[in-house]
Amino acid sequence: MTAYDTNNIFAKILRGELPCHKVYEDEHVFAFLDIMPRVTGHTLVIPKAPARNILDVTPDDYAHVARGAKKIAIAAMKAFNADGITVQQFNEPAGGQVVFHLHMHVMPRHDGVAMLP
Ligand code: DGP
Repeated sequence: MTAYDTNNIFAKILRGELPCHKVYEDEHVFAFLDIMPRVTGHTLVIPKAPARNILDVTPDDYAHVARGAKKIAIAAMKAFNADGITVQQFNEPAGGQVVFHLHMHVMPRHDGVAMLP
């Protein structure tokens, strides 16, 4: 597997070198709005620790991201009056990953409203 690249876009966002709309932050994770939202409120949760994806992240850091996604999901249900939540996480190009810093997509869903592709 390719090594983690410290110059990926999300690493730059974490270091404050690129702007973002921050949603949540704690000791272990950072969450911000996706720049190409597939639904209103589409949020990305990333570990502060460097990890390319599920294949190299430590189990603890993956658990931190999952905990963050759960927090965002519960907050998003309320904030967007959602009917459900879709959580997605892609790994390597063949798995649909485009940005190579581990991230979970948290997407509030509404009955009868399709996600953009
Ligand atoms: P993927 O690696 O396929 O899970 O998708 C990467 C997501 O990251 C995609 O939904 C668009 C989003 N994205 C890409 N560049 C930026 C950026 O500079 N800022 C923000 N907020 N989101 C980005």
